[in-house]
Amino acid sequence: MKQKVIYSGIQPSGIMTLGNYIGAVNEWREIQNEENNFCIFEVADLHTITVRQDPAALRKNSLDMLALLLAAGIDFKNSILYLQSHVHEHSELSWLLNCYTYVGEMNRMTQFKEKSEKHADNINMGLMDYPVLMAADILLFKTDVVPVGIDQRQHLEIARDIALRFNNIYGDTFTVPEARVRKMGAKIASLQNPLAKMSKSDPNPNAVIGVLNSEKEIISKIKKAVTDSGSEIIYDPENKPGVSNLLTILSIARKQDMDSLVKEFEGKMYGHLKIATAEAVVEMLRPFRERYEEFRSDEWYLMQVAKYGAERASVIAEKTLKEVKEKIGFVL
Ligand code: AQP
Repeated sequence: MKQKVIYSGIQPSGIMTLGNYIGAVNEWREIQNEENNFCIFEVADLHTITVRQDPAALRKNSLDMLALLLAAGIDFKNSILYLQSHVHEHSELSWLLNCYTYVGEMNRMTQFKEKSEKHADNINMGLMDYPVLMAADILLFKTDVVPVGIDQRQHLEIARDIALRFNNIYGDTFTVPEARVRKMGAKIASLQNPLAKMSKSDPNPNAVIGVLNSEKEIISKIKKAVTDSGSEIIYDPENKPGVSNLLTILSIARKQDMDSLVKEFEGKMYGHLKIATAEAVVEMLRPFRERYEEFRSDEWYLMQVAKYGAERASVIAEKTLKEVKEKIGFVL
């Protein structure tokens, strides 16, 4: 049976949040262990500069993210793990795909609209072009499946449209990728606004749990989480988004199904749920944090991992890019 290519990425734009961990990275580890999958994971540093970055911080955050992914159990030998900027074919394919993407399509992207509002002083072309670079990431590896959180669904649709458009003009070239959105945890909400996603760039530190936050910080933030009116603990994301967010986090951290969890909290108060959630998150992250310190302390090792990943990614990327250029009609 043909191996399935799985591709996903994360930006080194700051800390890794509990949302990133639950919605993406934790699942990557599981997918990587499923039979017949070949996984490729990128630290998406080219995407990161769509918002202005301090050079020293970008370098540090990129290595931090690499160490975080290793600590989370990403297997850099069986899967491919690399820094996006080390594989130049991403930028090159992105330019080519730009010529098969319409400005109107990019204008409609929710993330572009949101980020344009948030960074009104720097609405650069890269911000608008973000989905095309993401399409290039995915299509370069002839990806079958892309695990994403709900926030990235629209971008994946565009990647599919671009692939289909190119294939229609030039014949079968790209694999048309499918999204894989997890049933539970695809949108971990902000602890201070349960209607918004938990975001790296949220200015309110109480809204976001960083995976490297101390146990004390995690407990304090979850205790301060905004809950809903009433006192019943039920899973109802529409009417009780705050409580449902905590239940989701608890269910994933404890690997316990939602029905038995809700039963366990029958007749109990929100405070009980908060304490249980905080304890479960602390437990889930403790071994991860310890492993992180080990990986992060050896920068030479991290650079070897990045180099090894980029070399293997480049072999595939180069082949696809050559095929695309040939089809377009460039003299090779
Ligand atoms: N809150 C979330 N719940 C579930 N999944 C999430 N993801 C992000 N936030 C949540 C998923 O994590 C992966 C990596 O995403 P990213 O690097 O684009 O990170 P981000 O935190 O979403 O970065 P942003 O959007 O640049 O940060 P903000 O919003 O702070 O400006 C993706 O699979 C994503 O779906």
